[in-house]
This record gives sequence, C-alpha cells and structure tokens, in this order.
Amino acid sequence: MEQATRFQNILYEVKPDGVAWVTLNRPDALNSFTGDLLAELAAAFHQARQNEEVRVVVITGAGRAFCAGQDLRANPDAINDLKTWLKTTYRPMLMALQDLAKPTVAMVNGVAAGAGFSLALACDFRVASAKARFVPAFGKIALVPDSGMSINLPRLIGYGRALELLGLSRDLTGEEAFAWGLVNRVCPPDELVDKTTELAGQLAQVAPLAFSHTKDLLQRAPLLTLNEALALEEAAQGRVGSSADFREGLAAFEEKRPPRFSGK
Ligand code: T3D
Repeated sequence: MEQATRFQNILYEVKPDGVAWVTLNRPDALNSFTGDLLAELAAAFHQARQNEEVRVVVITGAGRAFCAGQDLRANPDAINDLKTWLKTTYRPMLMALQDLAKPTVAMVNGVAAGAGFSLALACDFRVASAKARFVPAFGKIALVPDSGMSINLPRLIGYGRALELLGLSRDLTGEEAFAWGLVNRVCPPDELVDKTTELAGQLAQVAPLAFSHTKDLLQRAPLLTLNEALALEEAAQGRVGSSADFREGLAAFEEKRPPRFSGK
C-alpha cells in the first residue's frame, strides 16, 4: 500500500515495494539543513522504523543538489554555540538514522557538502550520479568534520585518503568517489533512479534481522580483538538462528525457491 506523509521540508513516501523515499525538499537552498529540516528527518526515520511495511529507506535531494550541509544563512544563533547546536539537532537525526536498523541508501543526485556529505556517509549504501560532487566543506570554513564524518569516512576509504580529503578540502566527483570505494554504484544522471530502485528492491528482499546484526558486527569489529569478535558473532548467530527467517531460509533452500523473509 502506498503512503505519503506531509512534512514542510522533506517529502516522505512509502512505495508498494516496501521502500520509503525521503527527499530533502529545499531545492532553492540546495537542500541545506535547518533545525526544522533535521527534526523532520528524525521524525521520518522514527516513522520508517515503526512501519513494518518499510524494508528499506532511500534518502535523496530535490533539484540539483543532494544537500549543501548546514544552511549557513538560516540560523545565526547556531553559529554562536556549535556544540549545543550539533548535540540537539544533528545528533538526534543521525541516531534516528542509525536506530532504523533497516538498510539505508543515499541516492546522491548532486552536490553533497559538509554535513550533507556526512549524511550520505551515514547511510549503508551510496548510489551516485556521475555528476554528483562530494565536498568536505568543513576545512574551508575552518571547522572540523562533524555529523559522523570523522568515523564514517575513514571506515569507507581508510585514514590516509580521508585525511587527504579533509586536510586539503579536496572534492571528489561521483566517478572518483566510486574509484575510491566511497560509493557503491555510479551511473549517468538519467539512470540514477533506476539504479537506486534496483538496489533498494534487492535490499527489500534480504532477511531484516540478519542484515541488522551483520551491520552491527561490521561496525563494531575494528575496535575488537579476534576473541571479542568471535563472541559477538556467536551471540548474534544465536539470536538470528532462532528466527522464523532462518527457518524460512532453510525451507527455501530445500524447496529450491526464493525465500520470503518477514523480519520475524
Ligand atoms: O551550524 C553550523 O555551522 C555547524 C554545523 C556544521 C555542519 C556543516 O555542514 S558545515 C558546512 C556547511 N556547508 C558549506 O560550507 C557549503 C557551502 N557551499 C558550497 O561550498 C557551495 O555552495 C556548494 C559546493 C555546496 C555548491 O557549489 P555550486 O557552485 O554548485 O553552487 P553555489 O553557486 O556556490 O551556490 C548556489 C547558492 O546556494 C548560492 O547562493 P546565491 O549566491 O545564489 O544567493 C550559495 O550561497 C547558496 N548556498 C550554498 N551552500 C549553502 C548556501 N546557502 C546557505 N548555506 C549553504 N550551506
């Protein structure tokens, strides 16, 4: 069943295939973040989490940009106390995205700058238009990376390349981002929606519980010893091993048919 929910600064729509499309919708301001937009994103992620019909969330931007990061004109108060601003606006949005526990895809249609770049990095997958541009932006205005960029960028491309991008405020095109392993797919602009829909459709078929545990294991792993990683794998396997989806996976194998996973 197709659903649409009304927000002021984003579009939120759940398609019949179980994919929720979240579109940042301030195209005249290159979809830059305001407090209201960040609060609406957090609300949309909570909604997607609670709706069992939603299997995958795609995030994109209206118009020519994905997101230009913080709106540097909209809220002068924020600039006086960045620590509180980040903690009370960006962090709730990013934690709501993390807590979704469903596959997330950034469809990067154009420029992704500053915290807009961070938002793309915070998603599980990135599909980029060849015309997309990844702009660290922070260094150019003498700030440090925020909104999770300091952890998510080196996770994807390694410390050396991350420091090169951030230290030199170097931009990457969509093609370069693909070559650097920062995005999962790159394509001509007119194929972007189809490529993203194809990936989201595949993700909508995976076993939800196994996916969220797999993501959790991969995120924790770099900080662990082998023994600790083995213990976490055992605990997660113990949980997914008693799920209905695991029984369905085994039955589908025996019956030589595609599985139908329910998330239970
Ligand atoms: O509150 C805090 O500050 C803490 C939070 C920090 C998180 C952050 O995200 S910090 C980083 C903030 N973002 C930036 O510094 C990016 C600034 N913008 C740019 O570097 C470039 O505009 C872009 C690379 C995004 C796009 O370049 P381009 O050449 O495609 O477009 P443009 O001509 O530069 O911009 C078009 C218009 O959008 C222009 O306005 P105008 O001249 O037509 O009236 C430009 O000023 C405006 N614009 C672009 N980015 C922002 C913006 N207006 C407000 N805030 C923006 N972030």
